[in-house]
Amino acid sequence: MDEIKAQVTWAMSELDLDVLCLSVQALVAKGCDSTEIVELLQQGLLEVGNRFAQGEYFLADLIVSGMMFKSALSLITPEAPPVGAAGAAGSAEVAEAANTRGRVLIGVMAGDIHDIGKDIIVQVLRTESFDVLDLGVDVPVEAFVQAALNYTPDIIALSGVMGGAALEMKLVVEALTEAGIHPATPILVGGSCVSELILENIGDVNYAKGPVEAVKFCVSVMESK
Ligand code: B12
Repeated sequence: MDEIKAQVTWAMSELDLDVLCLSVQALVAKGCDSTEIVELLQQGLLEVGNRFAQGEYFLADLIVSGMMFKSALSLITPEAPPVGAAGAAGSAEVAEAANTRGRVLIGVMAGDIHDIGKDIIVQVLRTESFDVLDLGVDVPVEAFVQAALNYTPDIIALSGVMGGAALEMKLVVEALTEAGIHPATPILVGGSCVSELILENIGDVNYAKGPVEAVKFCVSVMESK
């Protein structure tokens, strides 16, 4: 199995879609944990990012790597029902009828279109029976406030990858505070734009490294209600 695992990371970094799909399918067939497969894919993407930074790969390669990651992900996780779309209408009844554990509003910061990490968080939260309203990428500050007023989430989750995303997070936190939504509604931040140092400057927020920690946080918020 170790050889196939290495092949997943290799295929991702070499942008070889055929080998990637075959090796991911082989790992799934062998019962490999999906979290581990995602980590292998992420290691491959890290290498793609390094090669891009060194000028060895170009923007087109980044685009291909993103598409490949999503293809690979679809092989390991079943398509989640768009529960959040119901919440978008502001219908608390629909969320209750669906017997959800809680409502999470999520989006990627303005100026940032990286959504692979955010999509993983969304998928895992939905699998764990949370109702998630996904605002997508490049979300303006005001859109978070409006959506929070309409959807009345239990948790607001912010995702960012680009360097500037951390500043946008700070602006969203300030706007949500001014609108009286935060701190009553806790904010969870994540994504590679967040470091320990930066976290302090974003404001009164919680941080989770990945999907497992994100679920733990959301569960603890609901349990404390
Ligand atoms: C794929 C990719 C793209 C794709 C994105 C496709 C897509 N649909 O997302 C495309 C081609 C669009 C792209 C574009 C660009 N990219 Co790009 N991209 C990448 C790459 C290779 C992978 C990113 C990724 O998806 N990682 C995998 C995911 C799973 O990891 P993740 O996002 O960190 O998410 C995990 C955790 O952080 C966490 N998480 C994420 N969100 C949240 C939210 C919450 C609430 C929580 C709790 C946790 C959490 O959970 C996730 C799962 O574990 C990175 C390289 C790298 N090292 O990251 C560069 C990288 C991010 N890109 C970079 C750059 C420079 C660009 C461009 C500016 C290139 C250009 N010249 O145009 C544009 C920017 C466009 C924009 N305005 O956003 C730089 C960013 C530098 C910086 N820090 O500012 C990087 C680091 C590459 C590099 N080394 O130079 N990119």
